[in-house]
Amino acid sequence: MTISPFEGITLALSKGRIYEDTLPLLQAAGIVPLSDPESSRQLILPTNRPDVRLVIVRASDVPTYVQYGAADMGVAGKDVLLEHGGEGLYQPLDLGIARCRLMVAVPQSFDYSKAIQRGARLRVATKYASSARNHFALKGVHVDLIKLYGSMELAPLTGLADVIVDLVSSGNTLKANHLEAVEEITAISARLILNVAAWKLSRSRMAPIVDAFSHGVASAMTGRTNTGIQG
Ligand code: PRT
Ligand code: MG
Repeated sequence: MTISPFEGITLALSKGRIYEDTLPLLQAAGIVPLSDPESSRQLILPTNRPDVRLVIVRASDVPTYVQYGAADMGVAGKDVLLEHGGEGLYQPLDLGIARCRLMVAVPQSFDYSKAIQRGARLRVATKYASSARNHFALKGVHVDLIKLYGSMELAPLTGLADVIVDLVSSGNTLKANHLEAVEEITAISARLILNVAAWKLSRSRMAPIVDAFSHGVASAMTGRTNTGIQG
């Protein structure tokens, strides 16, 4: 099989909330996907513009595709970018979408501040090892990190860990598992990311898309403000 070169701009996105929240921004840039990643199994989605295509990858793989130039640009959560490290990427724009918070959470019966005061060594289960390590190092708390790939909430319930570091939006998942958030590590939202080399070589073709995203973000923010004033 030969790989046909694509001369246009390739944008990497993950399915689910990032895709849904990015669609209006794409539309603002005059880009409309020709199929829906939720219903089609296609991983390369053509758009109404022959010079723009989307590739659908796992959320945590988006920075990797962009770093190596397999995609020229992409949309990735700050959580994912903190773990990736950001090498080879420009991050020109906070899109303000897919918002949540990276938090430390514990069983409702666990006295976190007491454990910290005593200088206890904590077992921390998380998908966000790098962010968790930095957070506890800054606090001077000794931790054993246990790397997981999902369902972090289960770890304290089964004795795998004392605490978890996970993303929280409504808080319903924590509540359903008798956990509570005790500390915010950082606020999270999705960022537009660009391959550094592609930006240098194809800036004239990429800049209109970046600008349209930027205007889309600005008008979404105005919309929010207006709603606030009217409400
Ligand atoms: O699902 P997959 O393993 O493929 O990857 P992923 O979970 O990284 O992808 P996806 O699509 O679920 O999330 C993509 C991005 O959305 C993340 O990288 C975040 O930047 C952002 N985001 C925003 C969230 C959430 N909100 C969120 N609530 N990502 C995950 N969650 C999960 C959280 O991990 C927890 O399990 O939702 C649960 C908590 O939600 P609440 O509402 O119950 O608090
Ligand atoms: Mg998920």
